[in-house]
Amino acid sequence: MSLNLVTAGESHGPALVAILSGLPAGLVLDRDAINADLVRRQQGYGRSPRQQLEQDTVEVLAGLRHGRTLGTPLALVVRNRDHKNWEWGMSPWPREGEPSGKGLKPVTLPRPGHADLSGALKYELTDARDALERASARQTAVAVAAGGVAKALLGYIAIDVLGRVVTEALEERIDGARADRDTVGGVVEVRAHGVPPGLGSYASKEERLDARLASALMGIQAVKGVEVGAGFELAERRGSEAHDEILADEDGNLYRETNHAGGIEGGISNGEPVVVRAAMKPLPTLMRPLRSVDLETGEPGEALVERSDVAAVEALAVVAEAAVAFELARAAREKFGGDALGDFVGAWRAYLERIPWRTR
Ligand code: EPS
Repeated sequence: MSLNLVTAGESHGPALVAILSGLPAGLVLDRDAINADLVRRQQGYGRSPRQQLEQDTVEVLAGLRHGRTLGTPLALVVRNRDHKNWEWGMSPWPREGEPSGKGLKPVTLPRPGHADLSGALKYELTDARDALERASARQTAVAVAAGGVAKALLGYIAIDVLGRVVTEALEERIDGARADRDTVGGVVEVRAHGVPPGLGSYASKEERLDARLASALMGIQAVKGVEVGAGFELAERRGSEAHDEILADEDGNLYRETNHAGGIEGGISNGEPVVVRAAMKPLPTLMRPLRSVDLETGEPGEALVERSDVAAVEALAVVAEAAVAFELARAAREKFGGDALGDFVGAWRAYLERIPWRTR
């Protein structure tokens, strides 16, 4: 049994949608807890005025009855309030009676660093808005809602996941960039406590927990680097300083005093906290635009300027937390299975009783 997530939705379209399959029946979902994560994602220093328009809340269209999952696909929706300002330009169907030429001007001056050019070339677009709308990080709103569901499931097996910014002097950097009409990125860290040994596998590269977490983090908009545990720093150390010695307590349970591996060895969780970091590039929409080329005329020009964030690093901490929670929940579903929540939790408990490891 594995957990799957599909999302859809454009930044200024009517809504963002997610379908999660592979959840056990009987999981209690707390709407307020999920909405609290949506609020956390919207906050943070340096966000765009868009965040004052949006008041993200989750709606459930299927898979939940009286607050408990049915074991069937769970359908989540987060509406875009800003859509009402883009209704004509983002309408899914041509609207009868609208005068031609009304609506949004095509985007033909791609922003370096955004998906405008690569998307336009790939999909042979004449209006880069057809690329940027889906590529936008707005999509992360519904991913955070899905992560909230994953966190609820992980809560039943005592796993706690938390993301935070580790970049120093972020507010000062944002103030400086705003004054210069520029943007900044930063680094976030996600730590998961209570992860039991045995999630993920070295059997194939697709099953490795570290590879899956790296893919999930790299799949977030604007992430350009990922590390697990001491990550890149390990390349500078000797083996004797890089690896985490194995110790046993008085009951014979195994533990480590260090965690350079970030809780993963051989692509499998080892029972120590899972620690991952993601580096976010500076956002590509610049109020003092970089050079670009007009895709329609071939003439040099300046890249598109439109409302955007100066930074979204604090949002990334919440989005990365959701991504890690989802991957851990997926790996836990594979390991412990079960149609009903009780089967899943029972399998986890029985496994922990068999192995020489206790959560500390
Ligand atoms: C984004 C551009 C901005 C951000 C958006 C991501 O959108 P807008 O142009 O509508 O202000 O605000 O992020 C969100 C809307 C959000 O909720 O996180 C982009 O190009 O990725």
